[in-house]
Amino acid sequence: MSAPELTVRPAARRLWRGGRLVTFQDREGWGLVADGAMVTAGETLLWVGALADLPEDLMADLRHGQVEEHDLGGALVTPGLIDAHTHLVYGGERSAEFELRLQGASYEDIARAGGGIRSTVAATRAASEADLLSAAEARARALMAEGLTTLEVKSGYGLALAEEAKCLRVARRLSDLGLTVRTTFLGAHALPPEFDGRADDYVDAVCAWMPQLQREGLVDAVDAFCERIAFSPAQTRRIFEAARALGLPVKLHAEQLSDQGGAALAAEFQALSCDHLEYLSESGIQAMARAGTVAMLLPGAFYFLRETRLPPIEGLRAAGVPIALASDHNPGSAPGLSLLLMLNMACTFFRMTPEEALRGLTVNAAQALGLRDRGQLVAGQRADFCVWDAAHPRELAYYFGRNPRRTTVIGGRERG
Ligand code: DI6
Ligand code: FE
Repeated sequence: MSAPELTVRPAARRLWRGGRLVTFQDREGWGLVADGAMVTAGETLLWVGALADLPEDLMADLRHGQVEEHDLGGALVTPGLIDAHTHLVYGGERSAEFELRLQGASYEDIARAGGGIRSTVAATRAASEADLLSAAEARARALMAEGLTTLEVKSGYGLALAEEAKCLRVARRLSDLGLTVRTTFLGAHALPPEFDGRADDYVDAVCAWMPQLQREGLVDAVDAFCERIAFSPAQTRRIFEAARALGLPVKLHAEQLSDQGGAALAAEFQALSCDHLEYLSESGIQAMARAGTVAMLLPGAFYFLRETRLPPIEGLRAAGVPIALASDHNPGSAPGLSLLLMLNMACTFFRMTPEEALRGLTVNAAQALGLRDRGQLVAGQRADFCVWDAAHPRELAYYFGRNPRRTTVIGGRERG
């Protein structure tokens, strides 16, 4: 008897021609390719460049009909958008709190009075896994409508082992939509009511839950909220030590409402990113630069909390700290679901350039998740890209309330 025949089927190849590509292939500049073409093989970009430079072997395969062709019709193509900081899984909403803030109450006043994150914790605990999933799916779809291809989701509204696990499972299920999902355990988001007055005991509990959540495959990274109304630097350090013992990367909600020295602490643990950063100090910037930590700016929260203190953009630029952007979608400080609006806000509020802003949702956002296989249009990366009705990429940051997306391709497949 002969051995069973091994059929190694090569991944289907596709040529995407007639695009104007924003590759971000170099450290600076858009990396524009005017009459651009991309060849994908399965989920991967096999070749990217000007159509005129397409290698002869690929041309030959094309002539022999071995490569499927797609005409992009002169549209703009960017790497797929990456939302690397969201709190997408939660129950309820907080519009009543929005009204209170409009009447003069501050975000911190409301949190201290037992509202804020705690009210969402109550609504999240009361919600079934199925209800949380359908609400989170609707939010993820809204982000996908504007070109989302990779999504980070934090827990932090369960604040008990079973409840955090429930939320992280829901987050994982969002990958059924075709996205890549990264989950972050944010047990140290707020003190749950059953631990009132016992913050250190709660931190012990969070550290103790971590190994089990990791074993269940629910944790890609660990985050904490280091703030006057949340956890101290000393408590944050204990969370980070527990994460490090498990080999989990960390990130931090740092310097959002006050300077706690959180960024320097996170940098000590080689944090992937420090997020918010309105109150970041020069020494915090230097510590982040040394550690290679990404500065994750969140213009939606800045806007919605009517923050007036700007993150130190000039200092971050001068120190060469990569800047990323994200929606920070959450029911308290950033209920928006538009990444394109984040581009516009980063430019208008933070005076970032449109190029810096789009890098912030692509190449630098990938770095903030520790993902090296996406964020640029270069050979070897994942075939995650967006096709837009725009003549120049700066238009993506210029318009707001207008969605020029034509199609999204995730892992080489068109996804709406
Ligand atoms: N900072 C924020 O802006 C969000 N979480 C955090 O640590 C707000 C979360 C909420 O208010 O529900
Ligand atoms: Fe956040």
